[in-house]
Amino acid sequence: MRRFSLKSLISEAFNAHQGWERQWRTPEPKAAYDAVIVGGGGHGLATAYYLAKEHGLTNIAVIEKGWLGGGNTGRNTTIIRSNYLYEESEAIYEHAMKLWAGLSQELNYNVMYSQRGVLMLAHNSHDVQSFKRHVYANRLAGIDNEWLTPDEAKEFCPPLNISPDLRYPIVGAALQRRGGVARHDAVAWGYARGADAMGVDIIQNCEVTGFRRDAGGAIAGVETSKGFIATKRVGVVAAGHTSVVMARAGLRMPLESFPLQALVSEPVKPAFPCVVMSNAVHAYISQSDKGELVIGAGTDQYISYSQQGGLHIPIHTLDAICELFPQFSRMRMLRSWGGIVDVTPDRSPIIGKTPIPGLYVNCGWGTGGFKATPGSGNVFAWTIAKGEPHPINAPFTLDRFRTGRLIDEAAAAAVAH
Ligand code: FAD
Ligand code: PYC
Repeated sequence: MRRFSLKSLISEAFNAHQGWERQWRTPEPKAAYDAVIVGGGGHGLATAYYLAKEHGLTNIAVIEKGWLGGGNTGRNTTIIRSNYLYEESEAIYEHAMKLWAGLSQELNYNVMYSQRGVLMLAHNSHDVQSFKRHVYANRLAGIDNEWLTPDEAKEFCPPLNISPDLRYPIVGAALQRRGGVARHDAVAWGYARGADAMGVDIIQNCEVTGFRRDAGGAIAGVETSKGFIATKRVGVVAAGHTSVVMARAGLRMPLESFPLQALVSEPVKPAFPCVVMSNAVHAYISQSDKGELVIGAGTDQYISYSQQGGLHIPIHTLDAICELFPQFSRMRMLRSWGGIVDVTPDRSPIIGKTPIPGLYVNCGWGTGGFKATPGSGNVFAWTIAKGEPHPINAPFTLDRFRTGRLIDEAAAAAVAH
């Protein structure tokens, strides 16, 4: 695969960019693989990439029922941060943050990672107590997070309205300066290109419809819309449809699936320097490199597999955005969409083995898994390759909903649900 470099970009600029080859192949599935990953989102593709790169497993396939990144990976608002409360979560999100820092170089693909700072607004004394607890916990763990007064928050984000007359006045904010955003589909494409170059088969428009087990009950392969594929190891990374896929293996998952909606404005010149989130008023916002304001909402209240969601949800979010940033009140919205997020009872992911030998699952990232993509793929690949959890994902077992060793990140999830 030809590398992206200053030299190759300049030479292609003089060639009307006609010389670039396809970034990954479109193979037909083989009869058998050493491992199959179900789901071609960022997490599934990253898993395949690290399986090949770090564990030498190249006879593997990623099976995607639609197109790469067409799930939540290509629908999210790309906020990246690691300011979670518990040590288990801090470890996995920090692992991801460290991988984000070198990801464009690692993949030779520009994922446009931008550490512009994530500001989380506090509107009442409960928010203040909760966010300060996160600030202290993060700092103890060596993770940057700081408490700002309303004036300091405005200095960091000049468009912010800190008038005390607001319906939900801003009484302070937590700032993670290393937090930021990246280009979501570039993450999927970069991992796909890297995995393909090492021999991984990426098979799109192919749905996994069932599982075959051997006489001992272990995984023997997957049934797909393109036929049966034999394999002894399957990793399911299907986000909002994980319950549906796992039910085909006879497993009931502790997950609920909700629509989560987002929208973008018409593009404007650079006007917004950072990322701002407010859980209390159900809104978060940043500005993309194209100039669009990228705005997201809280989850719809009802479980559903409809990617449409209720119109009142983004309207409520836009009310909040206009109150927080009055300068945006005459902007027009270009398009809105939804994704189906997979929410666990403790708002933390599930990464590891299942009761079925050979079947692994990585899910439950809910409203907040984009930021974890490199770290999640990295430790899930280890788990599948070695048949045992990486120390970082060891606490995120399916079993915790039986033992009660929960990791309650409801407050750090930062999106109302
Ligand atoms: P997906 O990208 O959804 O990939 C799963 C894939 O599995 C899909 O492509 C699907 O087609 C495929 N699949 C399903 N069933 C089958 C089958 N039977 N056979 C084959 N393939 C199948 N997170 C953040 O960290 N920051 C944010 O700012 C943020 N904002 C969000 C905003 C919105 C509107 C949404 C919807 C989500 C947001 N998230 C955010 C969450 C984040 O998008 C997800 O947690 C993350 O992208 C999940 O990645 P994934 O690869 O696991 O899932
Ligand atoms: O987890 O940071 C997050 C997030 C922001 C928007 C949706 N999820």
